[in-house]
Amino acid sequence: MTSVVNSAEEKKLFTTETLRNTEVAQRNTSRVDQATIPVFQTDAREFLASCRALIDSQLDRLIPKESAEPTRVHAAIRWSLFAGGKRLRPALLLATGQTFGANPNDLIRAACALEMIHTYSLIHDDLPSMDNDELRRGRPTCHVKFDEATAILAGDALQTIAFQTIAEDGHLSPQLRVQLISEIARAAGTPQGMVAGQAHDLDAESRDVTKEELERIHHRKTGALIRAAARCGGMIARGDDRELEAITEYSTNLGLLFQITDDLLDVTATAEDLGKTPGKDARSRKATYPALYGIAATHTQLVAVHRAACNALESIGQPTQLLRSIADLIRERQA
Ligand code: GRG
Repeated sequence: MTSVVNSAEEKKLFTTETLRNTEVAQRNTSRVDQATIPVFQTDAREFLASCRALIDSQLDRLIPKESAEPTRVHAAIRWSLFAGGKRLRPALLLATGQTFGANPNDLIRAACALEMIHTYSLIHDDLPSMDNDELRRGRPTCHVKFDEATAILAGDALQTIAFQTIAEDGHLSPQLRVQLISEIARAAGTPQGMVAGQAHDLDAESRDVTKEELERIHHRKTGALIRAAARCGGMIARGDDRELEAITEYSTNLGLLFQITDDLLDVTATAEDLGKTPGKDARSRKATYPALYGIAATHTQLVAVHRAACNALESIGQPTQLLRSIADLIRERQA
C-alpha cells in the first residue's frame, strides 16, 4: 500500500520487479495475520462490534499516515474514514465468507477495500455539488473540515487505494483478485452500480418517480455495494453457483432493507442518533419510500423485504444464523 513506499528501504522494494508482486503483498499480509478475526459469532451486534475493531486496525495499516505527503489529503482521508462508521459492508463480507468456510485471513483486505469505497462515496455525496451536507458520522463533513478540492482528492484516493489493496493481496490467487476487483468496480460504477444510482437519484430530485424507478435507484445507489460485499465473501470462500445465487438474493433484499430503514430514519431520527442531518430527503424532495408510500406502508414493505432476505437463506446448507441476525439488526437499526 502507499504506506509501504514511504521509507528508503520500502522504495527499493517497490522498484524490484519480483518483489513488487510478492514481498510487498506478503508484508502487508503478515500484518493482517496478527489481527484477531471474529470467528463464528451468531449475534450480529457482537459480530459487528468485533469487526469494527478489526477493520479499524487494518484500515489504519493500509492507509498512509497523516505525516506522509500529501499530508492534507491523508489527514482528510483519515478524518472521514475513522469517524466511527458502522463497518457494515466489511462485516457482511466477513460474515458471508465465514459462512461458506473461507479462511478469515483471506477476507480482511477485500473487506477493508469495501469500506474505503463506501467512505469515498460518502465524502463525494456530501459535496456542495451533490447533497451539500455539513454533518457526517457525527462530525463536520470532509469538505467543511478541509476544503472541497481536498475532499474530492480524498475520495478519489480512497477509491484507488481500495482497488490497489485487492490487487496486492498476497493471500488470494491473481485470478480471484481480478474477479473481486471486477465485482466491486461493477457495483461501485455505472451502468448498474452506485454511480449510476447516484446520477439517477440526483436527476430524480424535485420530480415524481415511479415505484419501479425508486427501487432501481435504491438497488444501484445503496444496494449494489451491499450485494457486492456479500458476494465477495462467497467468492473468496469459493462458494458454488447455487450458493452464490442464494447469497445474491439475500443481499439484494438486505440492500433494499438497509435503504428503506435509511429512508425511515431520515424522517424519524435525530441528528444525534444519525450523525448526519435528518429530514434532508423531504427538504430536497428526494425519492424515498415514505414519500411514495407513506410511513405505515413503508413499514409493511420493510417486513416483506426482511422476510425475503431470510427466505433466501433457506437453501443454504451451512449455518446461517449470523446472516439472519444481520438482517434483523438492519431492520431494527436506529442509526
Ligand atoms: C457519490 C458516487 C457517489 C455515490 C454516493 C452512498 C451514496 C452514493 C449516497 C449516500 C446517501 C445516502 C445517505 C444513502 C443511504 C444509504 C447509505 C449509504 C447510508 C450511509 O451508510 P451507513 O449507514 O454509514 O452504513 P456509516 O457511516 O455507518 O458507514
